[in-house]
Amino acid sequence: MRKLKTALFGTGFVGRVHLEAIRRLGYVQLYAIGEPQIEKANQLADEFGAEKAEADFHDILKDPAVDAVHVCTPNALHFPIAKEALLAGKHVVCEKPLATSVAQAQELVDLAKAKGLRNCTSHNLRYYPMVQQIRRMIQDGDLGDILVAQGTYSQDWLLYDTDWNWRLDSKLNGPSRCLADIGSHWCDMLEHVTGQRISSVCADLATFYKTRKQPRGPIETFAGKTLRPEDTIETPIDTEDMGAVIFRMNGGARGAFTASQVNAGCKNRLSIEIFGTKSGVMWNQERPDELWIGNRNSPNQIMIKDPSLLKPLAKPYADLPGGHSEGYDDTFKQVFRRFYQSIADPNMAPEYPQFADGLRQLKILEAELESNAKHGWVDVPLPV
Ligand code: SOE
Repeated sequence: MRKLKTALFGTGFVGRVHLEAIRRLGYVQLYAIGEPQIEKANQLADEFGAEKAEADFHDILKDPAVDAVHVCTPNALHFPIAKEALLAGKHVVCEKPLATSVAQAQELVDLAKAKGLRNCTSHNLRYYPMVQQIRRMIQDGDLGDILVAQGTYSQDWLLYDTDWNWRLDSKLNGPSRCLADIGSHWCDMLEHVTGQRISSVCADLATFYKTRKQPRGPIETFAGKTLRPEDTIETPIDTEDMGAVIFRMNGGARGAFTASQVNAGCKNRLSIEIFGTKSGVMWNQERPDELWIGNRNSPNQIMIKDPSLLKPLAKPYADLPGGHSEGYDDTFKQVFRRFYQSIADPNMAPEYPQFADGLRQLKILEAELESNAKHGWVDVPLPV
């Protein structure tokens, strides 16, 4: 099989996660890195064996050798770079949120379709083996009819007003922070596992810190703990530290979730709990190989990831035997493996989240923002 050549734009926290996942795919060659800080691009190209590094992404898109690109820049650059990449005929993986508005995301969906190019939005968290197990349990009717869904995506890396990251600058981030950055993962997972769609939302957003101490230099995601007061500037904040959302689903389920980056002690706690007429399940990203199964008339169970015990359709998402943990990095590998296989085989169905899924999350997000602004319920347009 011909090695597919790929390029990566944006070298922050998640850019590096993409680089490492790409390196794990045997038939994909990391070819180029695009990053305005050229020293960083050169250093990563050296470390990961990329053939070239460019400060200007246009120089990489012009190169006919490039088959696909990964867009891992701050959110506001997702749309312009993904659009140019599609226009240049490249297949695109784009980090979430796909864009900063529904209109932009719709344009990307339409363009990818018109160009016949593979497109992926990085809602990677679906691909933990135990999340796939929940999906197949629900499809097989093990939970019965879904009544209640609840949970949270809670982090603490922005708890102090001295914590800073580009996401706190809405010009780079877009109009929503927590709900766009992590709430979108929760809603994507919920819709993926239940097969139901969120049909209306009632949201309440809170910005606890009206100003924060912005460092005079750049700070990496999850990495701002060592700054001194004299290194910072007091800066107004216009995006939410936390969002709480009540929702209804088109299959009849009701529920609620929170997304927060100020919950002390929660590092990366996506927790999802789904209860049906027969049984319930609870899963927590901080203990990814465990699935709690709740029964009414028999003892509850903790199921530990073991491919030989998973539902047949969940099994292909677990590469290692029981007792060998699979985590955050592995979810990217699962997505990218299927994305590149679908480039190599044009007949393959896309078994990964596409731009349409990124668009779906922006529709939910815009409904949440409208609901918060008007203090009331807002319907979410359902996919046609
Ligand atoms: C920061 O909140 C972040 O890196 C998100 O951007 C990711 O999507 C999430 O999976 C982990 O946290």
